[in-house]
This record gives sequence, C-alpha cells and structure tokens, in this order.
Amino acid sequence: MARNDSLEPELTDHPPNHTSQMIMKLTQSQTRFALRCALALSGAVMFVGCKPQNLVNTAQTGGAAEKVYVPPGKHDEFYNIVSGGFSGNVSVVGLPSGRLFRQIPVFAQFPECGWGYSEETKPMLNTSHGQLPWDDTHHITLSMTKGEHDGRWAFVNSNNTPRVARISLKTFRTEEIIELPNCAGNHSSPFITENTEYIVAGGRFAVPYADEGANPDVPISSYKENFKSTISFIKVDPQTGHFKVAFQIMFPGMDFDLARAGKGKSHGWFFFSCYNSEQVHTLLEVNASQNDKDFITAINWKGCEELVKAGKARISRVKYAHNVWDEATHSGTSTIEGEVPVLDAKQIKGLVYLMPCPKSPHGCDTDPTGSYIVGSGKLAAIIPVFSFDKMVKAIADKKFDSDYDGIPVLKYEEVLHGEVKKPGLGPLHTEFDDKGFAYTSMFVSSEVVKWDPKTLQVIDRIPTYYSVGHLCVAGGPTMKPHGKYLIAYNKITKDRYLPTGPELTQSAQLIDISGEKMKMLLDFPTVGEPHYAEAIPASMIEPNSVKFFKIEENKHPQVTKSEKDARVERTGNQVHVFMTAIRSHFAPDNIEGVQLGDEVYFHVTNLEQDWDVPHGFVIKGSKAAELLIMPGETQTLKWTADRVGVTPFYCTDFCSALHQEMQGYLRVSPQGSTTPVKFGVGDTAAAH
Ligand code: K7E
Ligand code: CUA
Repeated sequence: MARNDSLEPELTDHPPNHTSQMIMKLTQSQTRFALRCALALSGAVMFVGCKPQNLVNTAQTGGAAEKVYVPPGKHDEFYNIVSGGFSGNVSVVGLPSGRLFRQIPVFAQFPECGWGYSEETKPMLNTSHGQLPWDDTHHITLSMTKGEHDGRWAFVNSNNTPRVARISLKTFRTEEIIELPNCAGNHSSPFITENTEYIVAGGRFAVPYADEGANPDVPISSYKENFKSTISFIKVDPQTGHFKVAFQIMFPGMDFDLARAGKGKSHGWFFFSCYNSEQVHTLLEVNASQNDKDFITAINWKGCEELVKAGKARISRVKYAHNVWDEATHSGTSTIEGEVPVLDAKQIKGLVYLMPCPKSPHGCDTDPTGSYIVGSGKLAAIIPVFSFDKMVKAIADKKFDSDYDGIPVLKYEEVLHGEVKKPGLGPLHTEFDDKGFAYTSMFVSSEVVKWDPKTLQVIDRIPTYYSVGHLCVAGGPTMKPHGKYLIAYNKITKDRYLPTGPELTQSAQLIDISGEKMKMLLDFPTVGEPHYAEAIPASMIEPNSVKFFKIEENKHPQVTKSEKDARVERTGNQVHVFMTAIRSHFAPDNIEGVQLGDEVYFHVTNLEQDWDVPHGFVIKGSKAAELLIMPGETQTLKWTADRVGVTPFYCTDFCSALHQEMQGYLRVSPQGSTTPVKFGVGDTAAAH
C-alpha cells in the first residue's frame, strides 16, 4: 500500500508481529524523527511536546496536539464509558482529551464513595454466593432506541460470578445488578437489541446444570453428556430499565464468545461466536484448536420469545440474586429469585443455526445496516464476513452441511459474503464508522486495519502500541455510528509511559478516523484492563446529569430532614445516630452514652441543596470505608465501639473554608455504665 505522508514512519506490508521487532522499528522512526525535529526547529516550526515518549505519535500525525487539546474550562466532545476490566468497575473518560472523570463502582467495593461498605450499598453486591467484594468486567453496552444511542443507561457484565449491571447515565451510579443462573463465566455479555428489548448474555463455560432435580456432581470427563452452555435473555423494562431474566436457551457444551444483535433487516436475530466445538475439557489451548472451523450461532430470538409466551419453556428452579437501587430511598435491596424459563436449543427447530467460522472465533460484529456479520477467528489468516440475506436463503433452501449435536450447520460457502484477505494477524474485534467502513483489531500484528465491508478490500492500517484488544468507534455498534474517533484498547504498554515498577498503566490510543487515512492522536492511561468501551456525544448525556437529590423527595427510612430532628436512639445494643451534615458541621457533633460493644449506625443526611457539595463521614477505627454523601442523600456507616474512651469523627470531603472544623466526638463508656445517652451541637447537648 502506498504511504505518502512524509511524517509517517515506514511501514512494511507485513507489520511487525512481536514486540521486539516493533521496538526496533520505533527506534528507527524515533531516530528519523529526531533528525526532523532538529530540522523543524531550525525552520522555526516546533512540535508541541517534543519529548521522547511522544516521538512516535507526533511523528505520525503532526498537529495531533491541537486535535486532542481541550482548553481549561472547556468540555470534551464525547463521553467514553470504559470497562474497568479486572478492577470490576467502569470508568468515565472524556474524548478527545483522554481525561478520566470518574470511576463508577459496579462489581467491586470502592472505598472512595463507600460502595459495598455503606449499609445502603451492601445489598448491591449480594449474590447466591453471598456478598462478593470483587468481579471482573469486560463489556459495556449503551441503551438504544431504534438502533441508535438514547443516552439512558450503560450495561456491563461481571465475568466471574455471572451478573449484568445497569448504570444510570443521569446519576452515573449502578442502579441494578442481576445474577444469571444456570451459567458460568459471563464473558459473552452484555449485548443489546435494537430497542433495548433485551440484554443478552452467553456463558463461556459449559457446566452441569445445578437447578432443582439435577445432579451436578458428575465427572469432568463426562463433559459431552452432562455439560451445557446457556444464553440468557434479560428483559429491560422500557420505562424503569428494570431487569427480568425472561428466558434462557440451553445448548450442548461449547464456549460462547462475543455476540451482536441483528439490526434493521436482521433485527430479531442474534449472532454469537463460539469456540471449543471440540467439546474438550482440558488443555483447551491445544485441544480446542483442532477443528478447522468453529461456529457463529444464529438465534431467532423473536421466535424464541413466542415459544416462551406459549409456555413451551421448561421452568428451571434455581436461586439467583436480583439487586435494585432505589434513588428515592438511596438504598439497595437484594431479592433472591427462584425460577427461570429454559428452552432447549436442540428442540426449538427452525430457530437456531450454526454458521462455520474459521479457527476459534472471538469477535462477532454486525454492521450498521444489519447485512453483514463479521467473525474474527483469532487464529485465522482471513476475516470471514457472512451475509444475512444469504443465511436466510440458505436456511430456506436447506443448505445444511451436517448437524452439530442436533443443531443444523449451514454450508460455509452458502452463507459467506466473502473473506478479507491478508488483513493482518490475530483478528479480534470489528467496529464500524459513519461512512460504511469497518475497523478490525489485530492482536498479534498490533494494528488496526480499515476495510470495506462491501468490497472486502483493505484500505488502511495503523500500528498500535501494543497488542490491541477491543476497538471503540463512537456509536460503532449502533445503526448510526457517530464516527470521528476510534479508540484502541491495548493489552500491553511496555515503554509507552514512565514506568511504575512491574505493573505498568493500561493504555488506550485515540485515532482520528475522519479522513481516509487513520491518524494517531493520543495515548492515555486507563483503569484496570479495559476490554470494551462505548463512546457517546456529550450532548446526549450532559443536559440530563443530576446535580443533587431533592431533600423533600428523600424517602430513606432513617432520613433526618432538618437539624432540629437530629438525635440518638438506643435499641438494645444498637445505637442509631440520626445525623445531618451541612457546611460546616455535623449535628449532633457531641455524643455520649454509647457503651463498649455497641453497634453504632450513623445515618448521615447531607442537607445541602447545591451541586458538587458532598460531605464525607468517618470515625476512628472504622472497619468500613468512609461515607461520601451526595447533597440530599442519606447514607449509613456501621461502627462497633471496641474500646472505652472518646473517639473523633470528621468530614473527609473538603466542603468549605471551615471543612477542617467539620468534626466531632463520641464518648464510649464501659458496658453497663450509667452515662446517659446525650447528644447535641453547640450548647444544646442535653440528656435524653
Ligand atoms: Cu476480546 Cu473479554 Cu471482549 Cu478482552 S474480550 S479484548
Ligand atoms: Cu463537610 Cu468537609
């Protein structure tokens, strides 16, 4: 391919396929750039940030700094909602600046705001295994209406203990988490249908069902007979967003990987890649790479929905947690659900088909028109692109190859639109832009490849540093991509940043895709290992962002709506402190009458009715993180009096000039002491 931009480093047709080669290349281009830099300096042109770690970027793009520069006080153009990978949470980044705004706690306890530590948030981390402090998240999906972003919710999976969460894009808080029964390894998740009818999630691990009446205590070697894989369809209430596991489909043992819903003409279908069609249970690295082709599973979910409505599903009795956050009470509740309808893929004739896909596919992406389904076999040398129209015809004409454990397998040539030849090495994931182009990440050859889904011709390629996983084009998975930027989420950082010991920052790279050729703009660090992310125009989110909670609407059972109602109540060995916080004091701020061993519950209401004035609360010896209470909200910290004496507490958020004065004392007396319960603020402290 012709390379005409004199500022670009030379690229061979075969990009480097391991890091040492890449580093060699970097060094060459750095050297060349250093020469140019010297020339440029003498010619009165100067690059911004002419520092060693920026050499490559600047060398490739020129003018990149201007494109990502958001002047102080100005806002970014896009929100980037990024999976936090093994951090278990989600981060919010601005584009094009790459600035990190917030981490939204979801599946992991998060001390910064007390998530999973306060009494109100603990139930959100409940599961059928009890309260879990951590999980691993991979994929983000944003809510859609008519196939386009609607800016309401973000959804994210927990991989280890199968759950899906819904995050409000008004409060940037997790509002709901549902556990998925009959499932293990919720990696293939969450994927969304055109109108957010369903969030769909597939299991990575086949396991023996452990629902009522089943015996899951079977030899691992009985995988083929006893292990099953499951895909779950979670219904999303169109008004509230509330979840219900509407039904599941049980498959023979295989490992589901990524998926996408059909769009437009293919609306009503779902496409899942899967590997381990060999059905092995050990050393998958070797044993699950034997078959030349695994599958893309095509599911007619509208048909399945009808069958479930008609009562054709088996009711599986199994326990799973369903946790809902209520912003009226500022509290979460956890309910254990008891059943779920299950369809058997082998029995739902005419609704499930398999399309052969080369070599252990990972990514599975549908283009904005819903015409093409792109499989990405991580060990394949081509990218197969399937045609929805051809699939429909092949089904009608019964062009079957064979069947796989009772599920019909369509003939590869009959469903194939074509193959992208020599795209690079290790194709993983494909995104689409607003001009009809596709972009595929190449993990092994560390590059992004731009190609045309119609002609299957490669149009451009750009190296990434290093080993790129997912890509994100703003709006890429929708029917109307926003385009403009592509972000590459890389697995390996190596020499790109100042080192921080053995653990280096995770990294993303922002690429300008507005022109014919891709241009590298920026490296920016990310939290955890980002897998997938979505980006959405700020204009769709910013106007709806909640500024504070109205105190008169606070329905928390322990709310204290005015300072005069602040009080301390004892019930047995429990002491409840109904406390208010306002700049710059707590009420009460002097408490006596607590005894050794008492469980003290601080129910702290932030009385502020103003944007950006949270108060914190913490007390010495607290075994939970501190609270961070938003204006108008009530949160509760549980603390046990473990020694006699006077214990201080204070506000942890710098809320005013007198923030440092926002403090108080709690006196703990021996058990059985006659010290009366006494509380107050200023001189109002009075016996109670
Ligand atoms: Cu490819 Cu978990 Cu989507 Cu990572 S997965 S990259
Ligand atoms: Cu309230 Cu500092």
